[in-house]
Amino acid sequence: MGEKKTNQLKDSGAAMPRRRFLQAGLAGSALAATGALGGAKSAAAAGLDIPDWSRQLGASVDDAPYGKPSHHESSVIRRSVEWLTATRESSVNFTPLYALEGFVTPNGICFERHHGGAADVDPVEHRLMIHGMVDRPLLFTMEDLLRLPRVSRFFFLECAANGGMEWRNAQLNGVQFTHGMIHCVQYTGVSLKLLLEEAGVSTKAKWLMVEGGDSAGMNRSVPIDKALDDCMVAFAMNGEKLRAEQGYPLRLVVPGFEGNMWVKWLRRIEVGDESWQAREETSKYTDLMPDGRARRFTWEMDCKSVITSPCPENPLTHKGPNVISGLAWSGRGNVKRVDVSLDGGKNWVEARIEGPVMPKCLTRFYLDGWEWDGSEVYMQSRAIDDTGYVQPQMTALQKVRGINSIYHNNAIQTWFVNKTGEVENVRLA
Ligand SMILES: Nc1nc2c(c(=O)[nH]1)N[C@H]1C(S)=C(S)[C@@H](COP(=O)(O)O)O[C@H]1N2
Ligand SMILES: [Mo]
Repeated sequence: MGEKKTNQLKDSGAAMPRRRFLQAGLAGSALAATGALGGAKSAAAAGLDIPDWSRQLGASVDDAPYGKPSHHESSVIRRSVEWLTATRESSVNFTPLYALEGFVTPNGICFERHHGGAADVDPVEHRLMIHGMVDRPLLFTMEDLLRLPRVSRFFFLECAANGGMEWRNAQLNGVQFTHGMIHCVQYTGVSLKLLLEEAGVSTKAKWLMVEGGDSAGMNRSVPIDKALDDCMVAFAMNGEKLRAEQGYPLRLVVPGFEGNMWVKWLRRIEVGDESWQAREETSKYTDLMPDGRARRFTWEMDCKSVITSPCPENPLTHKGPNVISGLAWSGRGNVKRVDVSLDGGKNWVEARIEGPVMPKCLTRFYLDGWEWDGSEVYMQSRAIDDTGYVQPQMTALQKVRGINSIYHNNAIQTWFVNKTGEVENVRLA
């Protein structure tokens, strides 16, 4: 790790009295900014002049029947990594986590992962079939589904390969790329349990085989216990119908489980017994261990967190008080606590969680008014969920899992802040 100077934890965060934060912090830097600008232009920049947009009429109500973010935010987009995949259809792009607030991902920037491109499905033609080991095989139209009782729930979806490029070393310099295979929206749909009960599932049922209507089909197995627990067949996200990229008109929601089971453009659910176990044991998503054995059935996403500001995309620009902010999540339940370290994991201070805290949902945390004195910082966050599980350091995780896996990297992320405030993805020994 080499020589490093760190800021004192006792000077930062939760313990700081509010009065000092306001006096030494905000008021001071506001005056400094105005003073530093100087000259005629500074009046407008400081908001003391009347700018053009205050002198003329604005846009008509008919200009944007479906609104977009301000054009000043046009850089906040999903981005892909060109060398990562051979084609653009069977590929992935990443959520711009560095630019997000709260815990909800706006629909237009939810990362996309497809194996055969995003299908364009006609909702009128679309059917959902439930068959196999059931009393009554059923065929639903979208209209049928909309006449059933529905639920709305917030859940994160994380691809098992999120952070997969970071196993061996720090590789991608941006939180969008190290952690952006995740999104969190409010789903509305019908509980899968209700649909399975309508069909009358056999008591011998052990597995579901779920299938999508895209060219990849994406047949995946889901254990019956999970299916009857909290799964949903969703047709809406964040209050509007699913986006085509996210499986319009229907997708499976498998809370807390890895993204590949959340089959999009969902068209078929076949119910099977334990004889399906053998097939499941050869399923594609396994985690190769150092001794050549592979972990399997690793569906539940482990507890994890990351600081989204500062980060490589959000350098520090001011000494004095700064806000540290990030996201934490667990596929096993609620985030119970998040700690932040400013010295590469030697000392920790508890972050403030900005609610709501919901199971299998992203949770926002803050360290307010952290005084940056311009020295180098190795910044980390560590999440703890309500099972008591503590997010591990990468060295500890590698000891157990090695470096051959692509999947399920939930290690603590280290950001190195240099003296000019730039932030870099680094790996501590
Ligand atoms: N039908 C279908 N469903 C699919 C996929 C797919 O290629 N086809 N990709 C899966 C994978 S690997 C992930 S991580 C998630 C990604 O969901 P998103 O595109 O909404 O981010 O969808 C899953 N469901
Ligand atoms: Mo995935």
